[in-house]
Amino acid sequence: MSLRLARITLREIRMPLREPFEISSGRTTGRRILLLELADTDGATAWSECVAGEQPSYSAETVDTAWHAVTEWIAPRVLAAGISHPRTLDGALRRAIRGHPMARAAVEMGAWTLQAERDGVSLSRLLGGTRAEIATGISIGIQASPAVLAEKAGAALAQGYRRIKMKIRPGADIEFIAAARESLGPEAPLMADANSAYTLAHADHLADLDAYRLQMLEQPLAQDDLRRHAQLQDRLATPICLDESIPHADAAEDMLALRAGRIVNVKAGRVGGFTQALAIHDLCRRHAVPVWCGGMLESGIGRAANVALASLPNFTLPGDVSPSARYWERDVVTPEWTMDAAGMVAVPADRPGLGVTVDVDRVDDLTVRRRVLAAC
Ligand code: OSB
Ligand code: MG
Repeated sequence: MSLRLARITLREIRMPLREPFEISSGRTTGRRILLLELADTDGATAWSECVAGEQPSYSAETVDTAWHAVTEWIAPRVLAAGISHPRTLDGALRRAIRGHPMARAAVEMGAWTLQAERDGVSLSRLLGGTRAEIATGISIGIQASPAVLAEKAGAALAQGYRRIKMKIRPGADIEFIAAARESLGPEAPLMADANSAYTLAHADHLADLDAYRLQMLEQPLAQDDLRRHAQLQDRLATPICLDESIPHADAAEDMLALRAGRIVNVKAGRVGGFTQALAIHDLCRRHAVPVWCGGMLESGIGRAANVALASLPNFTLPGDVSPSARYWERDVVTPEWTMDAAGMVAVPADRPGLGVTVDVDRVDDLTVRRRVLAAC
């Protein structure tokens, strides 16, 4: 059954983080989050979240560029035409609008969620998910000292997290990782994420990380540089995982052909939505390359989308889908996302759509701007 949208409502909400989050390119103390609510002509509705950040430090997009792109270019197109199936949206939007993947993804993922609502199935089911629960990893920002990092990582393992990711940058890397490895023991599942902070000139330095037996090293080099990632991978025993360098499924194909990495961090919001995320999942599955679901400090709405995606079969490594309380004093969904003592987050596969209820009063309280775009 095809969809016809009547309305897209944009909101910007502000949510202070419980603790600042620092990566190699910058520090976040609170999130500005663009939320969308899609409504079809029959009155069905669905929420979605844009993963764009406050600053263009992870990629070129920001909350403000996404607001602009959705308002001016993406929503008018989607409101003017019916959607035969959400899987057709990515190609149509990609052809018309260059760049702005996070803005496109917010609308595309909302259309999938609306389809799930209309079909009365969970988003997980609609996407082809098979898992009842997701193994959860934590992403720990750059800390003041190696000792502080080791202590935080230990506390996270004690809480049940099944993998610890540590953010690194030149000047805050080897000593930090060494302290965590030393304190947590040889079997602790550790990895590092550089968010493009290094160059090939650091290859020998990065090869020293091999001694700490990390599960993977995420995105050491520049976003648009698969070739040098391949050269670096050649010199490392540690598998490289790509995040920023995979903006669509063709890039994942290039990664495989060039041997630029051995694992992919899939974020639907980074790749223009679920259609490309599914294509990357399927491609990697055919090549026996594991994937995992990344996070972008989402509210409970974006987290629901991540949990649904992470329920697909080739998401075999723990995802950055930490529970609500890791980020927020209070989330915008009920129930909040929780993790059990074994580090698992349950997939709400028996509830339609996102599987959680958006607390609209809470969203209203946090909203700093709102705009309604209607079909004419
Ligand atoms: O590189 O995965 C990343 C957060 C913001 C921007 C980039 C990244 C991250 C994370 C956070 O690692 C993961 C999470 O949401 O817990
Ligand atoms: Mg990353």
